Amino acid sequence: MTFLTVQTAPIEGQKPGTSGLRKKTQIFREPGYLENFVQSIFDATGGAASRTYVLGGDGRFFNSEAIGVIIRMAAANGAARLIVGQNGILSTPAASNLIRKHGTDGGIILSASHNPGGEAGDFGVKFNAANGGPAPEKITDAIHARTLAITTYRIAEDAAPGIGETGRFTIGDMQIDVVDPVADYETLMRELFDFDAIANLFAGGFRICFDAMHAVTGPYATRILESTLGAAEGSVINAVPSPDFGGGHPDPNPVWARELVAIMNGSDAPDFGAASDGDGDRNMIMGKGAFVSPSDSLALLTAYANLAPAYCGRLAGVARSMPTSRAVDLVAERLGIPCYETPTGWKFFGNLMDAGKVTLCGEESAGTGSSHIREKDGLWAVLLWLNILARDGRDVVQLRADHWRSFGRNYYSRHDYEEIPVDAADALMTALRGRLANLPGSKAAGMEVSTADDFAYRDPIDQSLTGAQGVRIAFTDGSRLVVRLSGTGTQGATLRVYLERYVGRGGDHEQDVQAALAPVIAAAEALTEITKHTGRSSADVIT
Ligand code: G16
Repeated sequence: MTFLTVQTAPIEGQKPGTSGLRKKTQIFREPGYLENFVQSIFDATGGAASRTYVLGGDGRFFNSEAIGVIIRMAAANGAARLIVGQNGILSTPAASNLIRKHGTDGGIILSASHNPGGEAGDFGVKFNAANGGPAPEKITDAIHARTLAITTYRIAEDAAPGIGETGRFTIGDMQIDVVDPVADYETLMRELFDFDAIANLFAGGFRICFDAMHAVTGPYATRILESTLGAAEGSVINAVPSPDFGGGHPDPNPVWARELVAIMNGSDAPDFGAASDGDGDRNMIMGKGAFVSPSDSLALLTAYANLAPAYCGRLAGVARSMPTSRAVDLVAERLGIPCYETPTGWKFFGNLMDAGKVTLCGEESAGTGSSHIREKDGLWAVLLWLNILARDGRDVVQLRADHWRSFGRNYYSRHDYEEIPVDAADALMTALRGRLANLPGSKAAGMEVSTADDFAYRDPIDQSLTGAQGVRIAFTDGSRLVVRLSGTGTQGATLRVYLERYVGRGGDHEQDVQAALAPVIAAAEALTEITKHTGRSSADVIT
């Protein structure tokens, strides 16, 4: 076995964003690009010598080649052992579970999540720490700093061994365990949920449609929902992962999961609909003819989690990202448990979960999860919903209506303006930030501003401070507007405008969402001047 030390030079732009480094696939395929970043991960975390890592990805185009390169680099850097998903496949939650279960030093996950894949699509590399969660900012900052100083990377000259079969292999002195991607994950799900109750539900004729969107969750959902729990064959659609996700956009929301939406709005709709994203950490929930917003889903799961064995009497607290609606806050208040507000990015939940302060957490961007791992988990959310429905007896629509009746409804929507010039997006944010101090007491499109700030987060565990996490503007009627730039896009800037309006108990909870939010939408345009800055008169994606 020959190990090479290859001369290289820093490559600009290798700064991890909200969730790892995401770029166009063709950029990742440029000579040295992947190698520089992976070597920087090893160097910035104390070197790979004698270490054990989990390695896998969502199967998108370039997944196999990248896995081969990383295996050769880990061997050349002296790693002791890799745990690799068969054929290089691991969903993000399954990878997080393996890191924790085997006590590894971390893991490298290849995915650009919900971003499209393929030769012209996106690719991504994420480093997860030993707790199974996305590396915190101090580590991603160190990795970035290393990419700017790197001069060499190390790699084995020989090709990596095949990983199409499970089993144990060696390359040099490094051991490689190729594992079934689903088995350990299924074991964990069995420990959390009442599988008998869910199986009885299906045995009684309950029908589900799970749209895997041609992405990594297909094999997981097929095995667990159909083979183990007895959902009818064919309940999982688009179940075979493809390198370009069937040419689609594996983002589980009403815009991109159109096939599921059509099925759930059809005359013969199943009882329950769900979808998951490219790497299996996001989820979308539907009842017959009804979309459950991610923010509402988090609130409902919190309210009924006691019906699942793992969570009964065990909710220490909950957390949501700042732009997520405040529906869960109301549930936490009634349950008498704390509710934490964190910046966007799953990495910010890790410290709270490690410290035992938070059991459930979620985000408006279709992520929900718990302290069973340190990533959000799409199929977990589906199974918790099924567990609740099986034990409660009501259907999704009834459960949600009763919830709104009891807590009031937080009408919520996100408007995304994609691929806008970075300069225009920065100018908009700078202008908005410049006005914040003068906004309280003023009116925008008839709405009076009560408070306005740029969200900064002091981590309650390690006291680290993260600033400039998005502008929050609250109105005197309880509505709220949040404006921030996405940290996961790969082309230009994506402006996200989050709109929320609370209608309390006894109010009309069955309005059209955009109509209910119309006053906040008008105030958003008045305050941000999106059209003036970007030339856009409407959002590209409304969810
Ligand atoms: C990632 C992060 C999430 C975040 C989402 C959107 O999700 O893990 O915490 O909410 O991106 O981030 P942004 O608004 O900055 O684009 P995923 O599923 O893409 O890994």
